[in-house]
Amino acid sequence: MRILILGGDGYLGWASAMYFSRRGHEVAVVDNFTRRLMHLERGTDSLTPIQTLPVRIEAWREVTGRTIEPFIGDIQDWYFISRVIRDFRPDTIVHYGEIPSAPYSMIDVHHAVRVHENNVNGTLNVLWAMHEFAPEAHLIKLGTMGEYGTPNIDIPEGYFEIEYNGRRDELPFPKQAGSFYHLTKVHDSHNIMFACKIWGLRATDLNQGVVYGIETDEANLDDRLINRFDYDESFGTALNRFCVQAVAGIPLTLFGKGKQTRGYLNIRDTLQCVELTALNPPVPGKMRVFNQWVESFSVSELAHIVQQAARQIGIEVTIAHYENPRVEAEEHYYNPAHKELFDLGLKPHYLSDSLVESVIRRVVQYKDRIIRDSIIPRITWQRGATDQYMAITEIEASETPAEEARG
Ligand code: NAD
Ligand code: USQ
Repeated sequence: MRILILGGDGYLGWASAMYFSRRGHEVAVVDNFTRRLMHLERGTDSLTPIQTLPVRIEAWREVTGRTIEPFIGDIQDWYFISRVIRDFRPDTIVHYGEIPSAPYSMIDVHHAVRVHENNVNGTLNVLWAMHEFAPEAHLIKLGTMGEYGTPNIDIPEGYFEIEYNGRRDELPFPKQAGSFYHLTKVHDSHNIMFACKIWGLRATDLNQGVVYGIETDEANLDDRLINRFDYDESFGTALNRFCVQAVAGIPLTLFGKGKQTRGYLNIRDTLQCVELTALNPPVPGKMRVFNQWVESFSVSELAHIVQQAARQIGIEVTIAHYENPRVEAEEHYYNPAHKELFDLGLKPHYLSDSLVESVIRRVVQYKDRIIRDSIIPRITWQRGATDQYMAITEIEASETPAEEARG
């Protein structure tokens, strides 16, 4: 298969490029290094020392004898992306090439607009380019479970049957996203659905939960292939942040009550899911939706899992409750379906089996690179980025003074 990976220098994109290349597919990647530039802007960095894309590609060639073709440019640039799609002639386009951070999109109007332009306009370009130059290709688009929000009823995979005033229909499930970033994914989903309907395109929207994990079989082949691992306020997910905070001796930053529940999956399962999706394309004309997650946890459960895992290697961890910088339901029902990818053959990995060996030990390995100032939250949903750290409202079980959390 000819596979074009948009966002191929990113966390999931680079891992996917190696994964598909190793399995004999023709792989090309598109990236404009937006993610690396956003780290420069925020004064933050990946904990792991990632190499530049040319070094990664050369290392991959040396280690495996396989090539990954790079196209450097902006997906928002119609002339660039339409030429790449026309010339590479992909069977499958895996679209990771967006800005993935909720807090970054809430910093101020400029960041909200930038994330919208980048994500929504980029995906529109991809849809038009497919229509004009690759109408048979299959678009695998990374959406997010956060598109659905936290309704007080079960969440289906994309569509649900509803009866209203005596008539029945199958409709897209309502979306109630929790940040301007998550909203870009909602807008993308609507645009993809419409493009499938009017042009007969073939697309799968993967509503993915929170991904964790540093290691994949391919990245483990050589140090130069290592993947990024972010833990800062903008780009680090709660789980990544808790692992770094544990190693750095900073009380874990649990927002509010900590009952916010989300779906999680190991990066190895993202790779499996995307492969299963690529090998089983949908019929043209209707956007297919899969919910892509394995286990669900509340953030409080995550904090306690990290606390216990760290204890196994002799690290004592304190958990702190912070004033919640986000506007979100802190206690809610959460029961999203996730059957389709399991039916296609997903063999899941579980957090408890991999946290110490493949995450926390790696964090310990690179602990000298931790930038402490990037950890305590300052971006709020109400006031955007501020100079003030969020306040600790409660320490769960430790004598660690609040001042230590503030660096
Ligand atoms: P990432 O930031 O590491 O990767 C995205 C890549 O796309 C980056 O390398 C970036 O430079 C590139 N990019 C962004 N805009 C671009 C543009 N206009 N032109 C060219 N390249 C561009 O993010 P990730 O964690 O790998 O996430 C990939 C996708 O999966 C995102 O769409 C994200 O929203 C989605 N997702 C991620 C997670 C997760 O936990 N990582 C969970 C659910 C959904
Ligand atoms: N949280 C804390 N402490 C922290 C950071 C976050 O308690 O230090 C809480 C947040 O308030 C939230 C929950 O943890 O309730 C999840 O936040 P997160 O930052 O781990 O994840 P989120 O913002 O939802 O975004 C991440 C990825 C995004 C992806 C999304 C999948 O960054 O790209 O789309 O997970 S999902 O959550 O299913 O929408």
